[in-house]
Amino acid sequence: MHTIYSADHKLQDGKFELIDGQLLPPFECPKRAENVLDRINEVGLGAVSGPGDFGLDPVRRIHDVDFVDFLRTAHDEWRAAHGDTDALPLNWPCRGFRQVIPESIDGRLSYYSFDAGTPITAGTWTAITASANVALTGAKMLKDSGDRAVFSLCRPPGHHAAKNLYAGYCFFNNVAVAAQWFRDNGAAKVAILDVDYHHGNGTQMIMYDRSDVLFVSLHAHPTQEYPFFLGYEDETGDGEGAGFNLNFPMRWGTAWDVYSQSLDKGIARIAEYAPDILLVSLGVDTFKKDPISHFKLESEDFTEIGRRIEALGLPTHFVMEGGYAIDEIGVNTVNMLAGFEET
Ligand code: Q9C
Ligand code: ZN
Repeated sequence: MHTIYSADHKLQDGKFELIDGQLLPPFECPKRAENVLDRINEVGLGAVSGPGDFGLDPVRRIHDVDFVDFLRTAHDEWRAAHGDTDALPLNWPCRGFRQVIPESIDGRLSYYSFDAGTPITAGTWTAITASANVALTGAKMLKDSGDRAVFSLCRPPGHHAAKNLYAGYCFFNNVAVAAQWFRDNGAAKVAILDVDYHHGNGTQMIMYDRSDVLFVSLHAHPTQEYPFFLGYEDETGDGEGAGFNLNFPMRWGTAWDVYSQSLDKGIARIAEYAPDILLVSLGVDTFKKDPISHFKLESEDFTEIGRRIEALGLPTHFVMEGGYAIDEIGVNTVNMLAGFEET
């Protein structure tokens, strides 16, 4: 399997995230992608190449123009106001507040985000445009090569980001940008299977009223886990999109026995939908040793996820999302890809 990778991800290297009542070094760090890349080379998964430059138009097919402009200048404005530290928001326009875009950089950080765990640094813009290009290059390669699958080793991840919101370590929604690119380049129907531990709220929000993109997400239950306010079973889509959103929330402590039943149901729905392309939001934070998560998957379970995805027989674009057990992130990620390739 071919991998797309850009070293520009290293430019997203925040100093702190707010977590468990402390400012800690971000769990979402450069070593994650480095360890996945090392494992790919160690097992000889396939060729690794860099991204092309697709410009911002494919990103703007998903994200609002003002949001993209905000991200481009956010750190420069922050630095002018506060000096050379990471930009983090401190409050949000929740119940009862006006949804009016403020002028000041602090106000706009608050308007365009929903957590304080996602630092904007001097290198964020370069890293997130590279990550989107990694996703787009993988999409184009899958289409042009006729290969069964391609892996976009995206970092920063994307599935929490909505059309005008960043958070959860995510800025541009790489998998949504890639899905839209497939739609704009000949695919009539696209499915997204999100196996990251966290609900893919951004992808759901973006695709919620559409029937041309089926979204299926397996994740920790919103009553217990971030992002808390989306990801319930009764979120099934709106308008045109009614019936094209499928959530499988699962309790903390979930292991393979329960997880695999949800996976099989999600896969069955994708088979019924019969998309032209399948995209996989590939998170491995369901792993038992993940430091911020509460599922109990074993490394071998990721191999089996890959096998079951392969059985759909679809052209498949794997797009990297989360996974914070740094020492095992390479094995777990590549297990899924190798499971797909086994047969
Ligand atoms: N106590 C992704 O996996 N913080 N994002 C959670 C848990 C945010 C994860 C705090 C986690 C975001 C792409
Ligand atoms: Zn996650």
